[in-house]
Amino acid sequence: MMFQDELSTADPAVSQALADERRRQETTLSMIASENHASPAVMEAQGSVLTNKYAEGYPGSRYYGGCEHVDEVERLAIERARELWGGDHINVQPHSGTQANMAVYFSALEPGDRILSLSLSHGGHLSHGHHVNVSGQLYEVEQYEVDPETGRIDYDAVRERAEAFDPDLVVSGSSAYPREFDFDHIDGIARSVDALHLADIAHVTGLVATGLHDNPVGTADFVTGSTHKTIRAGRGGIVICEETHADDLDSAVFPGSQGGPLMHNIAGKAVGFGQARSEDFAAYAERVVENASVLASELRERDVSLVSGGTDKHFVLVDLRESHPELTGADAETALNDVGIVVNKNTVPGETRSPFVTSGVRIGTPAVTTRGFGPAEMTEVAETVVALLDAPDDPSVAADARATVERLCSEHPVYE
Ligand code: DSN
Repeated sequence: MMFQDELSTADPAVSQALADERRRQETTLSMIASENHASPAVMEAQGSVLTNKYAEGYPGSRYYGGCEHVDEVERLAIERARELWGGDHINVQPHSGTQANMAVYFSALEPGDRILSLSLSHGGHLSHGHHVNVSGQLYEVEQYEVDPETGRIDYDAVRERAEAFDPDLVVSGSSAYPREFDFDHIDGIARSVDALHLADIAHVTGLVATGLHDNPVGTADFVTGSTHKTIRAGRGGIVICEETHADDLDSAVFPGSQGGPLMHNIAGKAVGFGQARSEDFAAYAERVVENASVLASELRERDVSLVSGGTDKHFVLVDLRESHPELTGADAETALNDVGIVVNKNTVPGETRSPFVTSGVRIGTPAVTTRGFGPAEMTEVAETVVALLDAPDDPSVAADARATVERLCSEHPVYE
């Protein structure tokens, strides 16, 4: 094997898997709410010589020589992030949203301190203190939930829980709560019990940047996010915090919890953040939300129940218990995936089934909107989803659905 060989020659097995994955993405509908299709420019930056560079430290203060160009890239990522979200201090080095949350915990808490956060089965995230995650093992965790009747967060109940539990840190934000978070409300609750506030905007980074979702920067002590979801930049995480927390936060990222930053991913973040400042991106983000809203109303019209009755964001959470009680989330995921509508099964509030089975499916619009879908396509998707939920084992329904997906994909290619 020669160093200079192209991938297809150097490693046919990996090359084939990449080609297969590219074809899979082109020929199926990615409707996992946390996924998106990065632009070619973002992917070019991520697949660049920056993967070769060690740059432990921060711009202008590194433990290695030869960092002048990666310094420029990291500075650009930070400047552009500030244009999108604002904020005193920004760290673009976290390898993921989970690493960003861990860095905040390490910087602000001692082991055994108390975290109050949204329960995973009500839309929270593993890194918000779930017992299988280190955040649930290092800290004492209490969780709030959504109101079982409305599917929405009951802020009075959160306040009561905070007063009883006396947390050191309150976490807002979610990965499967389809409604806008009231960050000011959570902030007021956190302050009233003398706790810090971490707002995790992982899913809604792109909506916050374009004013489609409330922005907690300037309100919460810490804001974390991932950079490859609705914002559509290079894969990874980000933390934005007040200047008073900056030194501790930076130390918690490096050397506290990470080694060398992934400079190629930081380049992908810089490029994606740059693209997200455009009018095109603002129009894209608006369409993401509009598409989710159309999907919600088309599903509701066909008697499919949704957690909270709808969405303010980029996905819907289907609750199968009323409309299709015999069907599990896992069954629905399989039926949809088999025809090329790729979604994930998801727990719903009050879930009685295991996380491997579940009673819900989360269906997101960021990636299909990137490929150009609008309301007409979302209506077709809704019709197809409901036909499959109604008859998951009917081969003729599956064949029709597959044909619809194939047509929609060929009418809207991702990468020309
Ligand atoms: N795994 C992501 C999601 O699907 O919501 C969150 O990290």
